[in-house]
Amino acid sequence: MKLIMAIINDDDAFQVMDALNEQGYSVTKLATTGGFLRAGNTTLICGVTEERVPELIQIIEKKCKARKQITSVTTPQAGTPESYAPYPVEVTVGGATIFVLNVEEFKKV
Ligand code: 2BA
Repeated sequence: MKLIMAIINDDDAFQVMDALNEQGYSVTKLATTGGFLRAGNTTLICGVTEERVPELIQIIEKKCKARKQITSVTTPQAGTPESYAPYPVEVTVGGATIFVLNVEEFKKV
């Protein structure tokens, strides 16, 4: 048994969950926040048998698109180190960041 944790864009979340449900996967959606952009994203957790992991990753890959986002970074200004100037930086976010974890035990009681 494996536990998949997939961090994806909020905009892709419902499409991914629909596709997973259609294929019989149980999935839990968590509202999460990225530590770098400090913006909302979605983390899906899904417990599956090891054989199904490649199919699950394929579904996530198909439905999640990479996006460019602008964020601002602040650096000290030359001559006045006490003042900070924000400047925009473009980062590519996603499609999906996926962790595959071993599950020691899985029980429904
Ligand atoms: P955020 O932390 O908000 O990061 C958004 C995007 O900003 C990242 O996209 C990456 O392109 C960029 N980025 C992140 N940290 C950076 C840094 N220290 N310097 C420069 N650029 C940086 P993704 O890599 O696609 O990650 C999307 C989201 O997935 C992340 O949102 C975070 O919530 C999660 N994530 C990614 N890698 C992770 C990891 N190793 N552990 C835990 N969460 C992770």
